Amino acid sequence: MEKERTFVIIKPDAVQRGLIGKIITRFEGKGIKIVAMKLLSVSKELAEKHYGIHKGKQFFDSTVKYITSSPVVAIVLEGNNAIEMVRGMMGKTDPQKADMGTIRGDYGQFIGRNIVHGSDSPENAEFEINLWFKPKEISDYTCINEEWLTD
Ligand code: IDP
Ligand code: MG
Repeated sequence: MEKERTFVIIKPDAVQRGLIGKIITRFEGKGIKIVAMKLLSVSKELAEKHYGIHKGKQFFDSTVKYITSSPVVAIVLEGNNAIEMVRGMMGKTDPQKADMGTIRGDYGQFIGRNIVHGSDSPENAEFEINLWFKPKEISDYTCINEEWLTD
């Protein structure tokens, strides 16, 4: 298994609805390590860069408006196969279609307010981590549980 880093956003609706702790608890419980985390208000410029791959799509403007509407929590997570694993824990983009037991399936109601973001590929994870965090904001450290998370 490949040790990977992935980028996660706890989106404005989840922050406003008091779900920060519940979402982070899921990642901790799974044994995924938090290596960077901050609460911030997202500028239009940052939002447009982050969603740059969706420029021109019908949902681009509303998605930029959504992510800039209130503070978010930005997180870098590290773990075995973390990119795919975290996407799996989040469920399908549309909370109506996401399985129960996933973050979006359990806490979301519709696609326009879908609770979380997670990188979808190693290339996008690297791009997003560099866009949102300076290298010195990311901590390289060993957790005491790590020897129990590999064989
Ligand atoms: P993802 O977040 O599951 O990777 P993407 O297709 O990359 O999904 O879309 C990025 C974000 O844009 C979604 O998380 C959601 O917030 C928003 N979005 C995508 N499709 C729609 C749509 O059809 N209506 C409204 N918002 C959408
Ligand atoms: Mg995406």
